[in-house]
Amino acid sequence: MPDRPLEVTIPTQLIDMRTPVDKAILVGAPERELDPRVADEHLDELARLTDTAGGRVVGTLRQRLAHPNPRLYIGEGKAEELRELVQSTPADLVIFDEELSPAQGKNLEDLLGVRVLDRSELILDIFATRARSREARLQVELAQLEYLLPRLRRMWSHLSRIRGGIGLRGPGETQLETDRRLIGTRIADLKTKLRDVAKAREVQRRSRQGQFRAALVGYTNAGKSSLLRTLSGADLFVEDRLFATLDSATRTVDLGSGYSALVTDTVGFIRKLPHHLVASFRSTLEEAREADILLHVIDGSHPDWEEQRQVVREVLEDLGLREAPRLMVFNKTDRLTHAEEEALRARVRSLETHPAVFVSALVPASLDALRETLRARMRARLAQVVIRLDVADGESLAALYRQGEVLDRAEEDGVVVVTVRLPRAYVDRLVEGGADVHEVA
Ligand SMILES: Nc1nc2c(ncn2[C@@H]2O[C@H](COP(=O)(O)OP(=O)(O)OP(=O)(O)O)[C@@H](O)[C@H]2O)c(=O)[nH]1
Ligand SMILES: [Mg+2]
Repeated sequence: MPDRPLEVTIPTQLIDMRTPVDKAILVGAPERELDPRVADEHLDELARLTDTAGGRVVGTLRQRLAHPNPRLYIGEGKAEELRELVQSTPADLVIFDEELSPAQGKNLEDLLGVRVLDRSELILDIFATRARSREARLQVELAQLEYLLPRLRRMWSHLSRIRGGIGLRGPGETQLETDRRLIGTRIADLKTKLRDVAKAREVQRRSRQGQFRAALVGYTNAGKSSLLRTLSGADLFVEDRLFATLDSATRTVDLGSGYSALVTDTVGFIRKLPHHLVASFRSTLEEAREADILLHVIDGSHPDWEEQRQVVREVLEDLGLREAPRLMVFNKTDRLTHAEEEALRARVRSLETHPAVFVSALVPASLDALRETLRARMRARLAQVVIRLDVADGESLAALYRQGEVLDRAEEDGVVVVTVRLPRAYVDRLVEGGADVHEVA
């Protein structure tokens, strides 16, 4: 019986795509011309990702490219330089900041003699180790398999390398075919499971109808979980690492003056998030889609906050959330001097996009402005109306109790007169349906 690790592991659990991430050389080869400071930031971020994955950086290499080389991504001369760097350092891994095609990955590994990862693979790896809930694990596994499918041949050569390689030839075409079929079946199976989870989530969401909901979205490490922790007093996982949160969590937040809202924490975004991951996290991000307002959390103390903000805007756009009502929440202001905060505020004013608040998750009082803004949104979203219904129309009356807060109810001459606070969108629908509705102050 030939050794068939893929067949054993795939149907049951997440595949451990990691070889021990150990000593890594990072390669940044951006296609567009980047400000050297920004290029440094990008490699710093890759170093943080490497650290999160448990690796150590032993060298970096950079090249500015007009066009990636189809064979090796970087130029031939640069690739030779990289080979020398690998040999002169204890590196056992090379990580590219750019996405490599399956062929480029394979050619680079053949040339360098060590494992080559790209940013997507590194992020998938981090997600695989950090996913906790059943849904997150299913989503990550799906993303892994979709990533793996076109790269099977290369994965097999990793395996033969790990096993020493001698006497172990690459997989035959039949083997590859079998693996492809198995993976295809598993992908279909995962999609069905995820649809079921999404249905359960939908039921839960419907039960919350009528409640005001906000979703925290933003770049990884911006402080989303910290904010929800301070706002709600709930115990949430916070860490100074990228992708601390992979599961969305919803908590009730007391906004004061008798108002409360459901606030959801979501997975963070990052530059060049692998599109398989975005797609597989779509249902988790459904929470954001259903929210009455998106709280876009931005680390105002980060030198690259503008780029991070842009990345988040683009991901939201991909998710079809461009038009969603949004409030920008500039966090970590405790790290800024007075002058820096003024400069930040001035810059934000000049952007003239969404309204903004400036807060620190570490300073509870600074969150008052955020609470106040949310209360105002809630008030604006609700309308107090008087509705006259036929006494026999029990169905419409029941709907009012479900959708809103009934403040008063009286009966006169076969008509029920109900004073009720309702979401404006619902009032609009009643008016369109020809109901007898009047707004009262
Ligand atoms: N100084 C300061 N640090 C903060 C603030 N908010 C969050 N942090 C720190 O920033 C780091 C990231 O915070 P998280 O709340 O985990 O960030 P997140 O946005 O949930 O990150 P992911 O879950 O990875 O997307 C942690 O070390 C926090 O302690 C703040 O207002 N001021
Ligand atoms: Mg978090």
